[in-house]
Amino acid sequence: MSANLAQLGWDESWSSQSSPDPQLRPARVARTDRGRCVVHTGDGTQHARLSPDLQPAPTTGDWVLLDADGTVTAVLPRRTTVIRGAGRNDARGQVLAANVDVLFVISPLSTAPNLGRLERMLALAWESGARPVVLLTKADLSADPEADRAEAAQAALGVDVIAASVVDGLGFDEVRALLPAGRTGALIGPSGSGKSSLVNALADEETLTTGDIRSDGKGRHTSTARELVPMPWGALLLDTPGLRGVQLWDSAAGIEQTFSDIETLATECRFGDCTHHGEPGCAVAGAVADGALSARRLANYEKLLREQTWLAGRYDARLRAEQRRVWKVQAKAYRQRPAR
Ligand SMILES: Nc1nc2c(ncn2[C@@H]2O[C@H](COP(=O)(O)OP(=O)(O)O)[C@@H](O)[C@H]2O)c(=O)[nH]1
Ligand SMILES: [Mg+2]
Ligand SMILES: [Zn+2]
Repeated sequence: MSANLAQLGWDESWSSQSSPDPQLRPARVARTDRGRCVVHTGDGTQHARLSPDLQPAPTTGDWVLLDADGTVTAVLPRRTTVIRGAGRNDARGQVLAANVDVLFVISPLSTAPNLGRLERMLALAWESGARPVVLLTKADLSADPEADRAEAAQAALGVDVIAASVVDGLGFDEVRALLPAGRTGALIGPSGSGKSSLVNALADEETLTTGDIRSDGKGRHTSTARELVPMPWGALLLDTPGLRGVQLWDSAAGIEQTFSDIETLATECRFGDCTHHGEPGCAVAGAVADGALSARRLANYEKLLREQTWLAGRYDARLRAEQRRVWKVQAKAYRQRPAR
C-alpha cells in the first residue's frame, strides 16, 4: 500500500472491498464537475471522466476505481454520507460529501451562537454516520468565547465544542488532534462563517514552516467548491460551499440523537402517546417548568420533527410516483410485445 493512498484514507477494509483487477486503480474524489471530476491518486491529482452508466454519481470524498484510461468505472460503497434536503418544497436529497470521519458543524462567534440552527445541523451530522463536532469560528470577535462555548454545549449533547480563530490559531491543535493522518474531516455551516479561511489556515501554517510553496507563487489550496484538501500532517479537510439554509433529509435518527434528552424524558411521561401539550404526568413539560429543559429547545425539536414527518410523506409519494412510472413502462412494453 503506498503511503500516499494511506494518507488519503485508504485502508485494508477499502482494499478488501475493491476489485482484485490490477488494471483498476483506487482514487479519492476531490471535486465533481458535471460529467467529470478531479481525483487524488497514489501518485498525484488528476482529472477523470466518468463512465456513462456510473451509479451512484460520485461525490466529494468518494473512493472510486479508475481504469487504465483514467476513467471512473466504479464508486465504492460509502461508509458515511452527508445529505441535506434539496429545498423547502423539494423531497429530494443532495449528497454533500462521502466517507467523512469527523463532521465539523460551524457556528461563527461574530454573533451569539444560533442554537436552533446548530441543532438542525447536528441532526444532519448525526444522520451522516460521521462524528459531529461543533466548531465556533471567529472566536476573536467574541467578548467571552468561554461563555459562548458553554451556551453552544447546551444544544450539543455528547458533542465536543471547540472555539477557533484564524487570527491567533486558537483551536487548531484541537482540530488536528481529532484528525490523525488518513482521517477525513468536513465542515458544514452558513456561508461567510469562516470555513474556507480555516481550511486554508490549517493547510498553510505547516506549508510555510516546511517551505513547501509552489514555484509559480500561487497558493496550493485556492478554494474551490467542495474540495477535499490534503493537510500537511496527512489528514484531509473537505470544505463545503456555504449553505444558505440547511434542510433536513431523512433525519429521523439524527433528530433522535440530537434531542436524546427529550426522548429520554418522554419515556417517563404517564401516557405512552403523550404530546407534551398539557397532559397530566408529562415529564417533558415538568422539565421545562423546573428549568431543566429550555422551551426553545423543545419547540425546535417539535419543529424539526414536523419537517421530518412532512418530508417522509413527500418522499413516500415520490417513490409511489416512480413506481407508477415503472409500471407504465412495463405495461407499454407488454402491449408492444411482438405477437407470436
Ligand atoms: N475575525 C475573523 N474573521 C474571520 C475568521 N475566519 C474568517 N473570517 C472572515 O470571514 C469572512 C468569510 O470567511 P470565509 O472563510 O470565506 O467563509 P466561508 O464562506 O464559510 O468559507 C472573510 O472575510 C474572512 O476574512 C476569524 O477567525 N476571525
Ligand atoms: Mg467558503
Ligand atoms: Zn409528555
